[in-house]
Amino acid sequence: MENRETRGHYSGSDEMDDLKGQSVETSGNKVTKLENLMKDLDIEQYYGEKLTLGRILEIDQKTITDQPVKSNSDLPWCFLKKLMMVNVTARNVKSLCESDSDDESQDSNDQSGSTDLDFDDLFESPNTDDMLNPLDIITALFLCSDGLVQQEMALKMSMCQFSVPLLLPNCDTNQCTLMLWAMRDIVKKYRPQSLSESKGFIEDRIVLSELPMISFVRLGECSLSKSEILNKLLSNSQQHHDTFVHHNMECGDSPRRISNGLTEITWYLPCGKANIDIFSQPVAVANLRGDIASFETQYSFLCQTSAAVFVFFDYLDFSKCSLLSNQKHKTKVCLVGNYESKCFSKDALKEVATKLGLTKNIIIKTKSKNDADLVKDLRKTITDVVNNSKMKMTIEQMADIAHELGILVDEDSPECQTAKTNAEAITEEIQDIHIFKEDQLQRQGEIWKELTCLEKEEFRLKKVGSKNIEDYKSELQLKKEKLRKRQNSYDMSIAMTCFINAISSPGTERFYFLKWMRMNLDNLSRTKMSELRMKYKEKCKNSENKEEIKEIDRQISNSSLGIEHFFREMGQIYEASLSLSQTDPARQQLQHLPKLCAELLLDGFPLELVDGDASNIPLRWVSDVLSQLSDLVSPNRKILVVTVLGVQSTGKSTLLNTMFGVQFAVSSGRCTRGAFMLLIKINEDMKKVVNCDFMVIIDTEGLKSPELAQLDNNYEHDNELATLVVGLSDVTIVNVAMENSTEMKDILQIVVHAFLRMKEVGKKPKCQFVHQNVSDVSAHEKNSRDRKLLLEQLNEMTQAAAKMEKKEENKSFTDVMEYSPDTGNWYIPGLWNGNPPMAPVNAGYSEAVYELKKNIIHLLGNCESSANDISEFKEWMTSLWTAVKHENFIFSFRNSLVADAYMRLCTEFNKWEWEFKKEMYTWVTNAEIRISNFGTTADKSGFSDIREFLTSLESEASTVLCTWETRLQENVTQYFKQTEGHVYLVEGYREEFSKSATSLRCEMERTAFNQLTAAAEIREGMIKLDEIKKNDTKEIEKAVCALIDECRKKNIQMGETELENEFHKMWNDTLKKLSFSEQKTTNVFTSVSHYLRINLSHRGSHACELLSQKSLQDCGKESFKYTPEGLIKKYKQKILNLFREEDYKIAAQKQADSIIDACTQFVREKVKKKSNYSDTYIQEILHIIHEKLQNNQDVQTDIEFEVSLKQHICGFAAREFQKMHEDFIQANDPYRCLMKNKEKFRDDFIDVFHERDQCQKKAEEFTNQCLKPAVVDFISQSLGPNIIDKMLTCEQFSNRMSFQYSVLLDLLSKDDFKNYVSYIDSYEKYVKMWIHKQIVEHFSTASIMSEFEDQHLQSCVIHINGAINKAKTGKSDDLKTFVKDICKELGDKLVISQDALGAFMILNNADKEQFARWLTVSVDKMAKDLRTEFQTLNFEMKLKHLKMNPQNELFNKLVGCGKQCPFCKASCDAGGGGHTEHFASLHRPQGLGNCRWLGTQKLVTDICSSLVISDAQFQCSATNNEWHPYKRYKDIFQDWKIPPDASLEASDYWKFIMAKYNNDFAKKCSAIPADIPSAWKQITRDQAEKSLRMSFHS
Ligand SMILES: Nc1nc2c(ncn2[C@@H]2O[C@H](COP(=O)(O)OP(=O)(O)OP(=O)(O)O)[C@@H](O)[C@H]2O)c(=O)[nH]1
Ligand SMILES: [Mg+2]
Ligand SMILES: [Zn+2]
Ligand SMILES: [Zn+2]
Repeated sequence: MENRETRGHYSGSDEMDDLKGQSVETSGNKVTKLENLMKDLDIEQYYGEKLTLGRILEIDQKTITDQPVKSNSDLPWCFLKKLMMVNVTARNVKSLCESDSDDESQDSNDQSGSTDLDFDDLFESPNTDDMLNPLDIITALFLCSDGLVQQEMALKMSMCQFSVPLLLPNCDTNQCTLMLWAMRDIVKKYRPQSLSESKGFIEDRIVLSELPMISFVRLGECSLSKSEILNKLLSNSQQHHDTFVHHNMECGDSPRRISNGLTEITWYLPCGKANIDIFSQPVAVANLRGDIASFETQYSFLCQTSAAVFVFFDYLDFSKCSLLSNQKHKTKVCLVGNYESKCFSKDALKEVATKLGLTKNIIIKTKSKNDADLVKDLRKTITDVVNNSKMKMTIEQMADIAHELGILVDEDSPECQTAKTNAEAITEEIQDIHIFKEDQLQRQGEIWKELTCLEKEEFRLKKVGSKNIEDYKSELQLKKEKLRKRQNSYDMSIAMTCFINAISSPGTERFYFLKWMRMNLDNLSRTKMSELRMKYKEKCKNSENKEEIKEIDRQISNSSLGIEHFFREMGQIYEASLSLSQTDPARQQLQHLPKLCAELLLDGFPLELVDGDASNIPLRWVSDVLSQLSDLVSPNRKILVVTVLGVQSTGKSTLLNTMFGVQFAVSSGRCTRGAFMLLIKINEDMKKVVNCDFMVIIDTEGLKSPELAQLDNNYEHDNELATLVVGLSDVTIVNVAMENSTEMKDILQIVVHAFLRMKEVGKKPKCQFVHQNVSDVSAHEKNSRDRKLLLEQLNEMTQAAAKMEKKEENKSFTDVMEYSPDTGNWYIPGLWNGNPPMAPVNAGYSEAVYELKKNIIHLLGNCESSANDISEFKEWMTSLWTAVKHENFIFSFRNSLVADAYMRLCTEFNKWEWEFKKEMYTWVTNAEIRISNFGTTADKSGFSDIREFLTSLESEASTVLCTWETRLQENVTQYFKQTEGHVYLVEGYREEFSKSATSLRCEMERTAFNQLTAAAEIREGMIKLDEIKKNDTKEIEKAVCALIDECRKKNIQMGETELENEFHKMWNDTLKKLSFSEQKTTNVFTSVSHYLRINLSHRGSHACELLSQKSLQDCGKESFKYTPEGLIKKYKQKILNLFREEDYKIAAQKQADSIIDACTQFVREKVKKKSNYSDTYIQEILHIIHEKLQNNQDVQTDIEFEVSLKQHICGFAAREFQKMHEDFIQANDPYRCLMKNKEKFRDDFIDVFHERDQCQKKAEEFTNQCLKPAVVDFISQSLGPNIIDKMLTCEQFSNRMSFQYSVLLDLLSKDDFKNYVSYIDSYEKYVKMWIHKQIVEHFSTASIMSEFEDQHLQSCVIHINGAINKAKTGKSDDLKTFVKDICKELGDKLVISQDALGAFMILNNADKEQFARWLTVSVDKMAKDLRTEFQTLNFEMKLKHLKMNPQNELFNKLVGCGKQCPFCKASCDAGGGGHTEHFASLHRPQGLGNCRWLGTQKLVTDICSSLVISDAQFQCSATNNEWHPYKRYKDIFQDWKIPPDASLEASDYWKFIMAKYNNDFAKKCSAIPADIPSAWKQITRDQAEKSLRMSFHS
């Protein structure tokens, strides 16, 4: 009830003090009023540990949800969220829980059908106890915040034109604090009448402005709303604004619980226009909440600081009067009373007024005087006071008065004071900014600019002239070193020493310091800069004043001094120190700087990425800071990047500041230089939504219009900046200010270029267009036509850009980036609502920015590509910037993230490919076994015709191959679906790898079919032989049986010799009866000739002629030596640099050798099998030759070369195959086979005759003759894949790049010239040997090999025993059937020799059961024997006999496509079989490939990766010996990609080698040693190794 009355008392609650007792009693504990409120707001934890900026700015769930406030604990956050976005509705933070429940009850009413109006509701007021007064919330938040937050809050409040706390009360301690520090950052700009003519203005830090202050206080009860009247007083007629919270505002009537005694301040600032300005001079207005009777200290303070104090009252009497008269300092007091108030007493007033001597200054509201009239009176009085009073004071000066009165001052804290002293120590020394910078910050400025030029020149080689490129580069390097030396020669300046010391201080002190620095520096340069900026802006409107603009721009650059300059200096100090030796104390002292900066970054301070003055990134410094940052946060923290681009001074920084509550430098005129990055934390609860841990915001310098850009080549600068920024971002905001849309068009061109480039390097950022200063609500609708137009323009620009960058496949804007005209455009109304300086920020602006913010966070959450972690961001930035420094970005971009992703893909693909190959190998081997067993007892095929069987196997093979191809394709698809590992970066390679899968399948199919056909052909021949042998054996067996019968019949005791004699006789007789026709051998040469002729038939008559000139029999006897007579004749007149006669011969010979090598290897493998010849062999060889020739078309060869090479190989192969064939026929000759077994037959005969038990003997025989060889074969088949499997787990074999890296690293560590020669001259041979060594090394130590052997042996034994057991259950007792059953069971794993089996079967009378038992024993023994046998053999021997040769297999996998750089012969490092663009990671000086200068015969030091950016030219047969610029090498070698060096150190490896072995190389090829550039000589082994690591991204 008491409340109701209070509310009834008009505007009383606003002025009520102490509604409740001092404290509330809860459960025995005394809880103070303050604690109680904080508990309600749920912020009591921050009363001790203050709220920090980091906490407030971090992005959490609340950031993007618009849920209405549910409870009081939401209120502070809701207020802060809105305030940080400078939303003028921030103070309207009514807790909505009640209205919610109202709605609900309403709903339920509706449902129940009741339409009765609940009349009582209209009079029931919500329980105001639960509602909190905004002033309480503000007071509580100020009490709970640290200095920086307080400052930020005050700043944002003042932007909203809210009053800010001047004296902050603490109702618990009854202390109050002067909020000097909190207000320090407020800077206001205004134009007093005196300047309105000159259009000048005053820009000043408000706490330093000497202004008259008018205070408003209340004495006792008052029915006039002081605050409301003040609001009216300060608002002009067009626009009302609530500067102060008053009772008629949302929740303004809730009782104040802690904010009495709060004194607020605001400023009225004129704009120089008489009709608008309320006061022509600036005035500060203070407002004390509460009764001065209760807050005497505050009142005294106001009296001593104000030009006038207005006292509002209802009833004045004597007792109160003393309060007014007691003041020491006689400030002017005005009385404001309300005659309409019940308790107003004219008499009492009169008495008091007389007593106080007040006659004029009494203003009384009467019935005829409404609020407006009252305000008029007040304004008049104030104007008088302001015009006449000498009482002017800065807030800073008020601190002294505060001290006298025992009021605390927030700046008194020791941290703040120390920081202040430290900052002043630096800034007080500054007289002239330009001179200060030259004296104290020497390392930036000219030196750094010069360094930048050198760095860029190193990548552009514009001024190389006729100099040797490597010499020139070396020169540049020395110049750079010199400049670094100069930087190092300076002592650390006093200012920098102080600066670094100060920022090394702990905790909040350094924040205060940085803030002090920032403010002090701002103060220093403000006047000058404001002027310059104004001038700049004026001049920019008219681009004819080019020279003037340029001059102003230079002056701006010279006279600007911010903290960024100190950090910039720190960066230079650090970078320069890196050129000192590692142990130099000067260097070591500076090691901690990056960490310092990283900490600041983590605390939300911006880091300068691009130095806009020098147009460069101090790469080492920035990346070391980022590395440190990466170390500071827990590992794998992901970041997403939001950037802004747009025309200068279009409110980009303002937009970011509004959006994220940050503090990028904002000002009119040219302000942001370069680019700054800033880190914002993502709260746990949002990490799932946004998929990252930090958001990086990058603010950039505005792009200039082309006219302006022409001035100082800044076109380049803008382009570089835009490319970098777009390249770094996940979302790019393109800021378009409506008024200068033509300017925008030019700038968009730059942006489109940047996007296009990014697409080419695999990044597709999202883009949002923000149109500023569009206030119409229907903007989006109305502008749909404009958007279409914009898209059309963008499309045109894309096409134009695509043409320039030679990437014409990009046709529309959406090809290069993610953009939708419907969702990618935002319209934002103007920033100010009304006329600055008195205009608050437009609520529409804040709201629109908020919508954009939500959308951007949403977009980030939808990023398909995985976010970078910090070190990846660093990598990406480094490579972007390096590429930017080149002239041709796309072609220079080399990024280790892309390379990494590519390597991972290669590694994966290699794995899949190997799986496929292994599977096919197993399958083909098994099919071969089945074919070998065709027509034998072990045959399970079910076919009677081997050709039919072959066909069925072929279709089976096709099915298997298809399944695997599909699987491979699926793997590729699946791989690209994942979001981790940046696979989107290698999206461009997807097609290639998919093609590789198909071509792999084709290749596998071809070889599989060939192998099957060969096996079938051979088997076909064997079937006839087997038949003959079987018959022969049968005849002998018959004869032996007959002999036994005969001997038995004789019935006499026969001795061993007699039996033997009988056997002999019988043997000879039988053999005579058998007819042994001589097995005919075929002439392999004829067959090979035939195929060779067919192969060459389409190569024209000259080929045939050449072919018939030489008989194949005579070919391939001696090693191949090619003498290129024809070709030399052709090119005689034109001596070439690259392909001189000698070089050509060497190249051709090398190619021939390589082909011969591959074919020899093939022949050897076939011969090793000791089988018959098949025509598929020669077909395969011709195929190999064809492929290899095809693959190496850079070596110009003629038909003579081809014919003679083919003849050579075919001749050699035919000879080998002929011998193999003859050996085979010999080995399989039936007569010989029979003779071989004669003794065995004889022994068996004797055994049978004596009826000896044969079981054990036969079992042993079966095991040793039949099973054992088959098992050994099986094992040797299986070991190859095992070894490869094992080797592939080694890092160096995982992909081609790692392999190359390991080989080169090994070379370096061996440090043997001979090795280098063989690496360069006979690469394949060297590499093969190297692989072999690796295998041997890997298997020499461990017992891995015997493990594998054991494993396979074990599986065989199990298989055999299984077959025995199964056969035992067979019906027949017949031993022969028993053995057949066993063989059949083993038929698809083991190939049992038919000869051995035939011999075993003869005269076999063993008992099945017994035999089986003995057989198991024998098999056991065999296993043991084999194990020992394996152990005695050394690994290399085994390796030789494997069916699948691991070393060749690995070689084929890792040698890549075999292409070599057309200039330096470094081999291609691309992975996958189907790649279309070749690249080498590391190019080498051409002299290493025997290239020399024609005149001097000196070896050439040029490296192709440098040449491609120079103006040098080359000529070769491919250019028809015309000179052609290296820059356009792609015209000639389309399928090569030779990116320029990423740095001067990129090729250190080969430079080091060449410098070291210069003389050796020269001697080797009888040339004169090269002139080694001097920088090469300084390269150390470690540096060489480092460059290797960098080149291969290991
Ligand atoms: N009238 C008006 N002024 C604006 C608006 N947005 C920003 N400003 C003012 O324009 C000035 C320049 O704003 P900045 O945010 O520094 O602009 P910027 O694009 O970052 O400028 P540079 O970094 O120099 O390219 C500031 O004084 C802002 O207050 C707007 O929408 N309307
Ligand atoms: Mg800016
Ligand atoms: Zn090369
Ligand atoms: Zn290649």
